[in-house]
Amino acid sequence: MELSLSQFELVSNMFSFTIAAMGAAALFFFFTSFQIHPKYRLAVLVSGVVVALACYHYVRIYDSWHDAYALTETESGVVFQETATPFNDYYRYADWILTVPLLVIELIAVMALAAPIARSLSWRLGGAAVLMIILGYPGEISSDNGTRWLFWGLSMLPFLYILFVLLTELSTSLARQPEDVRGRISFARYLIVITWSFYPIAYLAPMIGLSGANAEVALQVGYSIADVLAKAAFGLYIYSIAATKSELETGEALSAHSEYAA
Ligand SMILES: *C/C=C(C)/C=C/C=C(C)/C=C/C1=C(C)CCCC1(C)C
Repeated sequence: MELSLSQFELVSNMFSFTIAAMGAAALFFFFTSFQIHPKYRLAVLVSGVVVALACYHYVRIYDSWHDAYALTETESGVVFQETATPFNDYYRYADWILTVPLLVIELIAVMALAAPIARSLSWRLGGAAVLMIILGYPGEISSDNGTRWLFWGLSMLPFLYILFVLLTELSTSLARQPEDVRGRISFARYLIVITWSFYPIAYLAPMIGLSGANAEVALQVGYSIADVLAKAAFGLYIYSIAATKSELETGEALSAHSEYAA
């Protein structure tokens, strides 16, 4: 495969931007977590861990991209040609297997549900997330479309289970959330549904006949945007819920104190 200068640079710049966005988000979540009420702090700390892991993996992805193509002079001009080192998809899957279960744990942690419910949801949703990524990998590294379809189908089962739990079971718990944040927590679920849906659709690209340089560039740029939205933007959203809940706790503590004084 051959990439034009601008195709190669577009992907390279996108990876670079993602490293910066994830790194900045990690600093923000770690430092601001100290201002969050201890009850909700875990949610913000986990957001920090997710973007820190992604920042590291994007550094490796950036390097792998630069190792996989080399500037070459041809008769038609200067292009980027594939080297003997293939671009490494493993970094993405290594990242997902760690960060995807943590993302569902962020949402559960910020809801601060009763311990048995939180534990059950974390195990089931986190477990399904790990299973989804493991089942996707054999298809990802296969160039046989039959194998890709098989593992796409298998991986879709835990994916649909996650969406089902988020949209049905979690609604019951939603009713018990403070009114000020109920709408935002509900929207956080849709944010997961919307941003996560990008991945199984992008996976289909080679199976529906998309190939070559344009498909590769679209896929890498698409994954980067989806990752920034699903990790950094989602984390900010979780942070805003945690911050509002912290204010509510402080407000309650203050009014309890003034009643006592009176
Ligand atoms: C930060 C990274 C995130 C949120 C990644 C999410 C990835 C998925 C939801 C991937 C799902 C897949 C399927 C449902 C089927 C095909 C294989 C996968 C792994 C791409």
